[in-house]
Amino acid sequence: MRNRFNRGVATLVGLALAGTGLATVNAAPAVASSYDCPAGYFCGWTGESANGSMWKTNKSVADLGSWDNKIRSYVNRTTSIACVYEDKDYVPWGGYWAQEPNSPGELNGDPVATTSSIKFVRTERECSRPAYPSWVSETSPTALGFGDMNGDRKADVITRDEAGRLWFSPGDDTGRLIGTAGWNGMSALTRHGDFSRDGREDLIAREASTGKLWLYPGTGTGSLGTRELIGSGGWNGMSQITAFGDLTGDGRSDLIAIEKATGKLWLYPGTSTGTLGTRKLIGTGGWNTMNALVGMGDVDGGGRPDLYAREASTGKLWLYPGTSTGTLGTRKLVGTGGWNTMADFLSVGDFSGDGRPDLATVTNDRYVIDGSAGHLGWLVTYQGRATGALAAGQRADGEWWGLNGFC
Ligand SMILES: [Ca+2]
Ligand SMILES: [Ca+2]
Ligand SMILES: [Ca+2]
Ligand SMILES: [Ca+2]
Repeated sequence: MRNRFNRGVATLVGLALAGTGLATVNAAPAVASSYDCPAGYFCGWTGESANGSMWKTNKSVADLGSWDNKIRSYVNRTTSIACVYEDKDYVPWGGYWAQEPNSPGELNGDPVATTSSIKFVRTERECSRPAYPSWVSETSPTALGFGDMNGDRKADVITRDEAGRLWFSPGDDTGRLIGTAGWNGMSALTRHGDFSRDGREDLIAREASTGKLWLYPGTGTGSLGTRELIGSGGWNGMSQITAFGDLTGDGRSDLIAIEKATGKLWLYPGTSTGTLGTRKLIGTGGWNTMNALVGMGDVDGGGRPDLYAREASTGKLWLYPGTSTGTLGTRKLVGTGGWNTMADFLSVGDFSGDGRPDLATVTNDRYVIDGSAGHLGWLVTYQGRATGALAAGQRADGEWWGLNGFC
């Protein structure tokens, strides 16, 4: 039940009537063509081949009025996704089609006989729901020092959408735009605690085109301030860049990452200036066998933050406890298998309200429900236990699809 709606069956005819002899078959007086639709508009026709009367709009229309249920073919020449609904007022449950922008001459033919409203959006999921996911968290009895951008002891989620925007979700099922564009140029997003030394949680991102590492200081409200360069290059040689919390014990959050070429795990300590200090080896090799690192916070009560790592070949989830010497101790198995069905891990602290860090995951298309795979976009939550283990997963929400990453 990922999508409760039925998507209409629109067919992309493509280049219909364009420069072919067909254009003359339905000769005068009213031969039309999808080329008649001006750039920047969505156009519909009473005929099935961009013929008959043409209607056009460059704004969302909740009620097509005299054109209700009249459109038999259409083209989207805007730069937005057009949600073409079978019901008025953008009601998605009766069915809709999310139409990407068309090239000149393309045409979407029948059956589209019941079109009643049209809305322009940036991402497909906005045809049926908000751009951001539904996130609800309980107030934690203690401030864990991470997972909380606005300091209200409720775990927050930051979401990147398919249009490259960033959304802040404070845990009350709302969302707020905090990044207007360009975030799809980042190939890593991570946050865990305070790097800039103002007590507010920050976000760290790797720029794909340059291999630079940027710090976006949290303002304490969920928004982000002016970015600062904390890694001048070379970060494309690293994988699983993960803000981790204070492993070194100096009160400053640290960063860890795997060196792709060697499989070594490195710790980059936070410093008093908000930059990263000289790196320290904390894993001598073999870490390329891990395809997810999760900075969980102190889940075993030992006083230092701990690491979860997913083993690619087995789908197992391992706990590596932080030690008082700033290293990782002997690992323990916390998940016996099946964790490769997760696309994303969110370590945002305690969202269940018992003071212990929890784990949220978002499934990929290998996730199985009732014996069948293909259930991507489920939020599955795992409550942390005192030993660093996890309670059984709970399917919390099935509508985390059509997004482009979380931290
Ligand atoms: Ca919060
Ligand atoms: Ca900060
Ligand atoms: Ca530290
Ligand atoms: Ca610990």
